[in-house]
Formats: sequence, C-alpha cells, structure tokens
Amino acid sequence: RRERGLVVFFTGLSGSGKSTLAKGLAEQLAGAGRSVTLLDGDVVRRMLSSGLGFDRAGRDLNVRRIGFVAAEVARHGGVAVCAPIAPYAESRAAVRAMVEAVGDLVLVHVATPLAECERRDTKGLYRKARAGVVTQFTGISDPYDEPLDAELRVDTAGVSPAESLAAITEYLVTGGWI
Ligand code: GGZ
Repeated sequence: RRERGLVVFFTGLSGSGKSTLAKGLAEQLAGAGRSVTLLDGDVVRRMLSSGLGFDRAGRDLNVRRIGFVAAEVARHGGVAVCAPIAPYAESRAAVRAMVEAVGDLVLVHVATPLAECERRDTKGLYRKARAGVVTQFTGISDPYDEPLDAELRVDTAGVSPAESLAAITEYLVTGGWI
C-alpha cells in the first residue's frame, strides 16, 4: 500500500518565516515516519535554478521547477515541503495543477506583514532594496500577488515559530495527513 503524496507549499515575502517553518515541518513529518523532501528557496536557487534571475520569467520558471519536482515526490507517495516566495498567482496555480494530478496540495500563505519582514531584515536585503542596490525586490520594487486560494494562512509577527508550526500541524492532523 502506498501513502497518498502530499505537497506543503509555503509562499510569502522574504523574511516572512517560510524557511524556518518549512524546516520545522519537514523534521516533524520525518519524525512521523513520512519520507520528506525539503525544497527550500535558497537551496533550489543554487542547485536547481542557478542562473535564473528575479524577473517574472525567472521566478515563474523557478517556481514551476519546484512544482514539478514536488509533484514527482508526491507521485511516489512522499511529502515535499517547498518554500519559495512564489509571488505570482499564475505560477502557483500551475504548481497546484501539477500536484493535484497526483496527490494533495496544502498551500500555506506565510502572511507576515511587510513592515515586520523589513524590520527583521535578516539578510540586509530590504535595506539594499530600499537603497536601490538590489532591484526587483519582492514587496519593495516587485509585486506579490496575495493568495486567494491558500488552505492555511499564518502570520509569524509576535508569534514564536513553534506556535506557528503548531497551527500548521493541527491543520494537517485535522485533514488526516498526519
Ligand atoms: C526577492 C530576492 C531577490 C529579489 C535575492 N526579490 O530571504 P531570502 O533572500 O533568503 O529569500 C529570497 C530569495 C528568493 O528566492 P525565491 O526563489 O524564493 O524567489 S521566487 O519564488 O520569486 O523565485 C531572498 C533572495 O532570494 N533574493 N534577490 N530581487 N528575493
């Protein structure tokens, strides 16, 4: 018997908390005995999408590649946890179509407000974006389409990563995935 494949796809601004939540969730699912593949934004950019830029075409291709790999994982009964910004609704819809042809998709909108992401500025990129040193920066000089079809929305402002993670876990337990 094969378990039904699952893709948990995080989308949100840089610094919103996607990577932290994705990593925590991946560990939790692995602990529950699932075979988990983590497709984090920066690793994918290095290993799968090196050479791609941040214009619309580059982001679209990046997100579709992630969706393709995630769907392959799900097709074989695994769990893929993905965490790119994925700012375009159209690219996210393409991922949903690829995944739902073979398994389940849970889209998690990490809806931490821009002001909080910018306050954190963990990598100093917002400061550079404001100064115009980094261009086409999501939320500052590039768009982010707010998801209208997210299964789950979490705002990590003023909440511990453990609490945000618990909300996601609870959703997956209620839906019978864990
Ligand atoms: C957005 C950028 C940009 C621009 C570099 N816009 O916080 P980070 O550093 O680690 O996450 C961001 C990451 C975004 O890559 P993704 O592959 O997730 O984006 S997309 O889904 O849109 O393809 C950020 C860094 O790369 N970064 N330049 N201009 N983020």
